[in-house]
Amino acid sequence: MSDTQPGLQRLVVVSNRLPVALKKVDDAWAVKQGAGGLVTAMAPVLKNRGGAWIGWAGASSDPDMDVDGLLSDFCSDAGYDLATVPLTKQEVDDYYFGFSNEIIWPLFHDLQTRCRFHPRYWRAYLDVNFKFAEVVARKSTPDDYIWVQDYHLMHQAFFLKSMGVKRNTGFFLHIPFPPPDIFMKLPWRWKVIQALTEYDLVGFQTVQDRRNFMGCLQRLMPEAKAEGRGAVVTVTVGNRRFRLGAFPISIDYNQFSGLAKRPEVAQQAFDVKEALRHRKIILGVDRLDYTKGIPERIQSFHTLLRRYPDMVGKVNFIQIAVPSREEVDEYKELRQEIEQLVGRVNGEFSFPGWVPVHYHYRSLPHEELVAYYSAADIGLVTPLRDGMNLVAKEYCACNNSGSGVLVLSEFAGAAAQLQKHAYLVNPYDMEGIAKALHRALHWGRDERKASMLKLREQVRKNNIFWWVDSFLQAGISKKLDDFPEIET
Ligand code: ADQ
Repeated sequence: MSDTQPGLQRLVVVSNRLPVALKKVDDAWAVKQGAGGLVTAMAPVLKNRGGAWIGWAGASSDPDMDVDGLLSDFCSDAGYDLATVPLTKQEVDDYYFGFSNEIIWPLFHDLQTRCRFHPRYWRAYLDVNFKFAEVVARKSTPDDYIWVQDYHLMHQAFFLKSMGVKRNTGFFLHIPFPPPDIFMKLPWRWKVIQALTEYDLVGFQTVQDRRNFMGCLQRLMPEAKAEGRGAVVTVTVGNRRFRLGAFPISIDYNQFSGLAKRPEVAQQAFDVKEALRHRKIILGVDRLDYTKGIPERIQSFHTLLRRYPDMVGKVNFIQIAVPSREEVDEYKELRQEIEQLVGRVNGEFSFPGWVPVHYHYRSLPHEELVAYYSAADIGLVTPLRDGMNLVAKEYCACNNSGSGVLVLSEFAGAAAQLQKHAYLVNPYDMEGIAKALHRALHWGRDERKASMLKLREQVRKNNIFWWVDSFLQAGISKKLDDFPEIET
């Protein structure tokens, strides 16, 4: 920890998963480094301030596993500590697959008919949150800043307080916060809202999410009042005062843009175009999840080919889906549905030398993903609902030529920042998406360049490092007077 800057408050990040994964390779456990944007942004901050990352290592407890030994080498290289919260298989089933993924995930994405409100899940969620809070209490000091990530761990501040442990705490929700009519369906709504009021700062992706939260809070606790304008406001409920803010998450722009410029990646992008005989490319990239609107997107492309015969043989749709929650039946069914839809479009339209839909069901190496982004004429990002959607931003960052068009769902959090220069669509309106695609494919070069330049500028300025700084500033500083406006 010799790189730690003296005088800076130490940071303790708490998330469901650690930024590393423990994997069994040939009967032996090994540590694998995570690669997401959050890790990229947090790692230098943790190294600079010193601190720890607390989370589940991604494997259920195994008596043979020397977790501490496995992680110690990683920690000395990374410059910050890792602390694991071991979970049993039953806990993973009920707290993670159950409460988090069968209740909060669908409900907060406005898909309440998919929720299974089992009381057992709720009890497991509370037990696991208590377990996490015990580790946080043990691994932190009163001078540390505790930054909790996402919907799995909404009760950290509540349990820390109930243990008499005083800490400055912040919470960031990566998914949307639903409006009152939807949130009220949660059987434990009051306890969840109350737990969130125990944080010193609660951050959302968009101002709309923050307003939804405030609406729910005032429905359940009518005395709650918000003061202030701009991205961060102060809320009073009884004798509690805390902050609410909108902090749109982003990506490491320079990393994506720089990678797309590398000769070997540019060559891969060229190879993709050449393999498709330089036809126009429409690209979708998602975790395979029912919130991402993949079946509707394939049907929209199908509509494009049916409605506009001039498009037949002229355009390809590439859908790249990274496997996700594969052991869950709903995700298996979704995969089958997508495969059937791809088969239907290709069956109806293919001819020798042209297959309209190319579907990849696998995680791609970073370089390959960037090559696809740079090759695509249209980035088609149509989630039914999304907290932010980083794919939209990654597509823009990789589009160094400025010739691409972003067609974006109005229900992605990213639309709040990118709406002026993206082509916004309703992901449920397949005719509308087909029309938007047809128009976007006919946009002039100058028009495309002007829009893409603005999109790239927005993502470049408000990048992942800006996101970390703005959250920490709102969480750690005493005054909000000089807090920068969030551009939306
Ligand atoms: P996710 O729902 O996972 O994140 P998203 O923001 O789009 O959604 O991030 C997906 C990530 O996976 C992207 O970084 C993308 O590059 C990567 N990815 C997708 N397909 C891939 C493939 N085939 N191979 C390799 N990588 C692939 C949640 C919320 C979002 C929010 C983020 C961050 O649901 O709304 O934007 O957290 O807060």
